[in-house]
Amino acid sequence: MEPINLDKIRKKLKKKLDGHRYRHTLGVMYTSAALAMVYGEDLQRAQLAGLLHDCAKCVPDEEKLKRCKKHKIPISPLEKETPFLLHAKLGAYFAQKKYGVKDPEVLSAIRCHTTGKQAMTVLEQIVFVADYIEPLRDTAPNLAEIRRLAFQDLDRCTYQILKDTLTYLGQTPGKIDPATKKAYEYYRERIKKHG
Ligand code: DGI
Ligand code: FE
Ligand code: FE
Repeated sequence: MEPINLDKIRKKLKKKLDGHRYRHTLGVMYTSAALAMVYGEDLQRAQLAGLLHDCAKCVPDEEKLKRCKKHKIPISPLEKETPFLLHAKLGAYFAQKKYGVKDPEVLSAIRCHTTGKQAMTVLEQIVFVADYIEPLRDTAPNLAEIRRLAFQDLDRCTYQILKDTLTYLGQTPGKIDPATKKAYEYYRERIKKHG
């Protein structure tokens, strides 16, 4: 595999993000690396996915919709109503087209980082979890427990994050992406089976 120039990508990305998002992004990149050490994943790929996961986040919502239409990225009714969700799919598109990422698993980790999905690969799970626990995050409940769990049991941690996300979203009904719901059910069953 070609070496990944994380430094070059980071410099280019910095211009596209506000300061808060950039600092969060670095947190996700390093946390992804730490989780990759625990779970035996490639550190470069984990950092690359963490670095680019929110690369489309600072595109204004109207523009997100426009860009998705232009690039033929399908928009669900929920995404039309809640365009911030599109930053994940549009981010995967940008990662490929603007940052030259070819690795399909890195692209899919970016694509599913907001909702999660059923049967994620370890790399996808790492980015999903790192996004939630990176050091600058401070509003979610149970963060101390979820952070500890992240380094001990990735499936249980993924489940807890999905559960807490659904509880949080439960206060605004009709806004849940089917992917989030399916991911939750999948990890609930998976931890039941594997204890
Ligand atoms: O982009 P970030 O803020 O770093 O993190 P993210 O991409 O994981 O987005 C977090 C938000 O996404 C959080 O407020 C919960 C929300 N979210 C996750 N799943 C769904 C969702 N929002 C809606 N409306 N529907 C979902 O299924
Ligand atoms: Fe995000
Ligand atoms: Fe993020």
